[in-house]
Amino acid sequence: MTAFPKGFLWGGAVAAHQFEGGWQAGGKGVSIADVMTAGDNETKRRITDGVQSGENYPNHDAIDYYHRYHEDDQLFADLGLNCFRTSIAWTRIFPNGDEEQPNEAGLKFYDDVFDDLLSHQIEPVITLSHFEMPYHLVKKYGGWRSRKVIDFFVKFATVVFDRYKDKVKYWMTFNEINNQVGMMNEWSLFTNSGLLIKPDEDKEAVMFQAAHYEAVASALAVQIGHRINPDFQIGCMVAMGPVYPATPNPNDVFKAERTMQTNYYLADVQVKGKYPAFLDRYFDRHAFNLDITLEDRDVLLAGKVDYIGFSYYASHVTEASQDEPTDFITMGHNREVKNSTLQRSDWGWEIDPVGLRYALNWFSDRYEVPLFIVENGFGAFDKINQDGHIQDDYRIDYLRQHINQMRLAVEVDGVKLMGYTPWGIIDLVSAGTGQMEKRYGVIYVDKDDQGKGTLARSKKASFDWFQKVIRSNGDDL
Ligand code: BGP
Repeated sequence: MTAFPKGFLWGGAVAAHQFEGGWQAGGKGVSIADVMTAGDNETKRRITDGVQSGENYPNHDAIDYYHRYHEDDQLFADLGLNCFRTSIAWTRIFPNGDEEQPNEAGLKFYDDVFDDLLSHQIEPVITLSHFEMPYHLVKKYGGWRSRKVIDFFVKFATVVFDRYKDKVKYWMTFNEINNQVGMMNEWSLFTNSGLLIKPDEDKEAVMFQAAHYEAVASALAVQIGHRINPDFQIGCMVAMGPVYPATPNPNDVFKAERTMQTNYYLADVQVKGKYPAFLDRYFDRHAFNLDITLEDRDVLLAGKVDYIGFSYYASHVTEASQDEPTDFITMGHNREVKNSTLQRSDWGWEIDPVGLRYALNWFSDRYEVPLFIVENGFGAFDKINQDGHIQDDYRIDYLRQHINQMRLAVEVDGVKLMGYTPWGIIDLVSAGTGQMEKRYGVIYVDKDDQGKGTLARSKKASFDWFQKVIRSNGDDL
């Protein structure tokens, strides 16, 4: 007997901008991902003012799924996937974001892709916005700092819900909407909300405002989606990294709890339809001057999501200090501590399979809605053996241990889990570094950090292993 229910969704996850390429094909406009250069392990990606000649923009060509989807979908079918998570590049549908009419060539592209996936019995799982805002909306409206962008997003969502209502059932509104919360670095604010912060601005106020407009846009989209097709399952998507206290000192324990409340306040807004009490109080105590109307609060309550999609890669540890307020925890106040009990990836990400069970239980207790693990995986350098094969046992180990914890959460803890789509099932451009060599895939793509390679696809050892896992519905790990 297998722990996972019949119809459990076994898939793989990617995002349009990290794998499609074809950045100007079929009338596509420039997105925020298109104006970011590659960085390296230490340096975050550079945000340029538009596309500048001579720069290295890794998302422009990515791994060229745009021209190879037929071949790639066949590989996903061979792997045994019954679902596939990707995003719709907003700029294929509305190249500038504020046009009256959508771009038919862009709509047609996703018709073809979804038809191809469905012909293999692979259900598309679609994120509406995965770090892919049209760059024009940044230049003209300041990204999500403008209430006008709600209308543009809602129009985009309405057009694609309507067009694909018979092809796509599972949707998510914004990828890792909470990345911007508390991190307060340039990259996270730009990728999530298209925000470019001026030196004299209160970053926190700008972030709260932008995140609020996104939450309202998400709630409106949920309502419209359900009207278009009542069978739609529309989720939020948050980045989950449990935060543990460094010691049993109650101050550390409370600090960890407050950091969790901070990091997941947008899940409260999207799942419960309201801001948590501590944050409403925080807004009152600070003169942020936020534009949060009573009508907005009604919209949030009426547009609650059906499920929580989340990414899980690693956990974190925090400690309290005497002089800091136990208030909303922003970057600089998070005091991250190294977890001496865990191993780390080459990029310093803690490997914590039990943290996934913890996360599933935390979400399940707090929100009582179905959960969907829509990203999980091990970014690593892969070595090609002399015979051309990649024996990625480290990736198999990582996935095996995480799936095992996921099994315990379902079987022992009674968590309602819809599915599991490991991140970057096919090697793609890393969001954090813009490079290729941080690989997650069970399918290798011949392309290096310099953009060189044939783009040929090949199966790693993890491909055969994951195929076996899916065939046994998670029994044979
Ligand atoms: C998540 C994003 C993805 C993805 C993944 C891995 O934050 O939703 O887009 O890339 O993390 O991160 P990275 O590519 O930086 O290793």
